[in-house]
Amino acid sequence: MTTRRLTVAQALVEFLAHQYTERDGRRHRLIAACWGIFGHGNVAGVGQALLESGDALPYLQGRNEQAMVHAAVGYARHNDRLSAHAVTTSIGPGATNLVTGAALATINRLPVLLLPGDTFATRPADPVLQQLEHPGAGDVSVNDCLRPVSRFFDRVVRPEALIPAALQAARVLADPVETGAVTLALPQDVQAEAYDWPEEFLADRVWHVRRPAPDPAELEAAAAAVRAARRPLLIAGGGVHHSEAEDALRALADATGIPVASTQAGKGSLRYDHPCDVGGIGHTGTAVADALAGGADVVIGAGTRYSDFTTASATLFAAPDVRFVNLNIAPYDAHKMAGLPLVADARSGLEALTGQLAGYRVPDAYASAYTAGKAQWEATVTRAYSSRDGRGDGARPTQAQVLGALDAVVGDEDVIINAAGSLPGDLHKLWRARSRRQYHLEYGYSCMGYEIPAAIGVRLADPGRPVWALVGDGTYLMMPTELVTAVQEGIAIKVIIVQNHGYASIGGLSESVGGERYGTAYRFRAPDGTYTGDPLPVDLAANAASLGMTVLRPRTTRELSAALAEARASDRPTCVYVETETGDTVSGAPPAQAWWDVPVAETATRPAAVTAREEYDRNAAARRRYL
Ligand SMILES: Cc1ncc(C[n+]2csc(CCOP(=O)(O)OP(=O)(O)O)c2C)c(N)n1
Ligand SMILES: [Mg+2]
Repeated sequence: MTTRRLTVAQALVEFLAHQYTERDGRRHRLIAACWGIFGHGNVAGVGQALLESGDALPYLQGRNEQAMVHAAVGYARHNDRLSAHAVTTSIGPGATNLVTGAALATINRLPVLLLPGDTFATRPADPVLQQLEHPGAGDVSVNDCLRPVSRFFDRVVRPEALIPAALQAARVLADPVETGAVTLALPQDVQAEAYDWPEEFLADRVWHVRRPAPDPAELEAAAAAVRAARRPLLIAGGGVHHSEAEDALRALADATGIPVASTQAGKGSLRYDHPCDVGGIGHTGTAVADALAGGADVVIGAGTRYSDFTTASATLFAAPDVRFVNLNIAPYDAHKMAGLPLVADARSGLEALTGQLAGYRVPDAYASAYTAGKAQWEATVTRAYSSRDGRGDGARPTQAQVLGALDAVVGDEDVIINAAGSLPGDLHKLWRARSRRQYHLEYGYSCMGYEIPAAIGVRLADPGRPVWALVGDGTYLMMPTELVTAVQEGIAIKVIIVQNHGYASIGGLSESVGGERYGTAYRFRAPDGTYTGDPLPVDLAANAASLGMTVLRPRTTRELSAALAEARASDRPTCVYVETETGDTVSGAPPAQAWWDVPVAETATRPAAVTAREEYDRNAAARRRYL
């Protein structure tokens, strides 16, 4: 057996440089690059190994560990999970900064390889800097925080243990059922230890990403249920995108006339102007999709996790005998809602289902009804977008008008990224998704701060595309750090900062649950001790400029349109900073069409909460268990 003598970190880097995924005959690097911030826990191990590897595993410098994971996740999502990034950190705070990013990756089923440094395996000087000393458990380190948010976790406490650990890590990253955050904790002494590695461990290895076909009996049962349906509705989730199943979905819709609604992760599976596309579903859904869901007799969930936003907290599907057919590659999800499981890859499953449904079409009256509902909603979108609707081009835009101005400037190839605040709901209701990769919403974890680093990840995956990060002011303040990375790397992301002086989304939510907008506005403390003073004199545009961004400051809807066009044409990272009209009546987006369960105080003295609880009890009475 030939061997090579390398350190553990050098062997890991070499191993990663030789891993590939393959699907539909196309090959991709499983790990295309490694983000990193160095400290004493990785500088001499993984850091030295990356340096020594030359460009075998390219290195990317970030500012914040959590943000580096977001960038990696944006990259993986845009690559349909076939290529991912690694993230190396020091021990201690650098490692625990990964936790939020790891949770986001795992919840959204998106691959990222985390390589936190860990405290010495040999423990020569207990404790080392930043070591957790757990009085009752000597083998616990802060990296154990990553266990529940990782789909695979291992700690490489001996050099040779890297072999099974690395192989399992690669397997899980490439597995469409299991993928998510994968963590290999690397004690700092072990990283630098040498070992004689078998050449086979370091050779090219291809991970075939399978497309399992449905079980014939499950397929027959699913098709029989759909054939019997008079009012079927298909929900497209993120799995449709991950599997590149959009063409198969369109073929099914064309053949059957079944209307297609979409979750945040699945939006864009059908183009917005396809006759069967009825837009977003659930709490942030369209009126037409939610009405269809309310009456559907069979719901086909394709690649969806059925989150509470999708099901309107188990109130949306109201027909007494509604049944679910769940096409999902993960049995865990296929069995939700007591549905008929159709365990398969989304593309193979949709193709097989279309075959089995040959000759089936929805009743004409049903098709006419949803076609009319779709046209009505389209008019709602146009109204929300229009700057002539009561407010001229010379006025400050509403948030919906910001989306309208963006809609007018983007092409099919543009990507828009968002995750948290009031924008996800507005986008889910209003955005006209024109291509499969355009609508990039992270709503599994809805993590403020995902947007800017994810935009960098998408640009790294696809350098030619215009990529827009949409961020609220609260979100901007949470994590503007990676603007510096975009500037450093010359990555021409476009960032729209929507200034409304605080947490407008949570403010509205707070008001609806009797919370009276407590703690949700960014204002000075008033003499009575509450945050009801003037808005803060914070200049986020100047802040972005200070980090090296080109910044445009449109003040009216007309100026905004010009600024967006200028940003789109620019080859520099550019921020468009826009102050929007605030307050419920001028937000411009249609209200929620369905409920979302946010529990309200059962006892309270303040009248707002008492009223909100009465309303809550009425809504909660509509909750169902689908059994
Ligand atoms: C990291 C993180 N912390 C807290 C929240 C809860 N949260 C959801 S939206 C929101 C406010 C977002 O404010 P901003 O970005 O200004 O958007 P706006 O609501 O004003 O549209 C908060 C605090 C979250 N989603 N993510
Ligand atoms: Mg805000």
